[in-house]
Amino acid sequence: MALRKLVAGNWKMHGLSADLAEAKAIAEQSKDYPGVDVALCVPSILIERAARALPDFTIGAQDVHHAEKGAHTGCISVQMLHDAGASLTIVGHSERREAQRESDEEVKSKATAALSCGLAVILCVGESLEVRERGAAVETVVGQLDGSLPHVLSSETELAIAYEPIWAIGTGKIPTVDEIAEMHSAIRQRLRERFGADGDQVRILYGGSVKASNAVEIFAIADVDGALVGGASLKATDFIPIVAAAA
Ligand code: G2H
Repeated sequence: MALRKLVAGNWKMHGLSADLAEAKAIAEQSKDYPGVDVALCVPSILIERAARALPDFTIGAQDVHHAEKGAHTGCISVQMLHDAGASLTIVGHSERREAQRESDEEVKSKATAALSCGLAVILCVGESLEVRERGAAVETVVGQLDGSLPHVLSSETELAIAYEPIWAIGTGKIPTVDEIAEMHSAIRQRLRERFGADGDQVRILYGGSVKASNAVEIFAIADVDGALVGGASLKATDFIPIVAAAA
């Protein structure tokens, strides 16, 4: 049975107070699509204001530290995110895996900490262009999953996977329908192997240059249960047509 779709925006390092007007517009216009789950992962400094302004809308973070508290200058814990009003977090985005050299093990710790404290998780995986070109994309992504999936699913909250080929992020290039289908099917298979029938309930999102003009085609692919959207999530006029395509 098809899962309800999740369309999550990832604002990355974009957004000042004034941009909360766009978040409000997105939250308001999303109500026209009650069959789709919609969320915005905003910069951490905006989470509290966004959550206060939009109490019925899902506000997420873009990263979290695995520890409950301690000497981790500049880091933010799961409890802090909860306290600020976030109900989900992205972990393992390729921009962090690359720039902050986050390992699979670290991503697993973050996902485990978040899920165990009731914060939903979007766990990102994806291959580089070099890996894709040498034909190792599926084994690389499945290997990332093996290294970064938590040991158990939470009964309290949700884990979703975002497949984001690095070469498609912010470039306007996307994989072919067959390439997306092959990867999502491989991810689904691994989720079943790891979690049994519960693996069928884990949503698999596609991310990387999703926009209104390609969303219908992407959402029609088997095992694509939504999208993680970067650039096209900053403005309601770009984002809402993607939500509509998922409806
Ligand atoms: C991939 C995606 C959002 P964009 O990073 O996570 O960004 O849609 O801009 O390619």
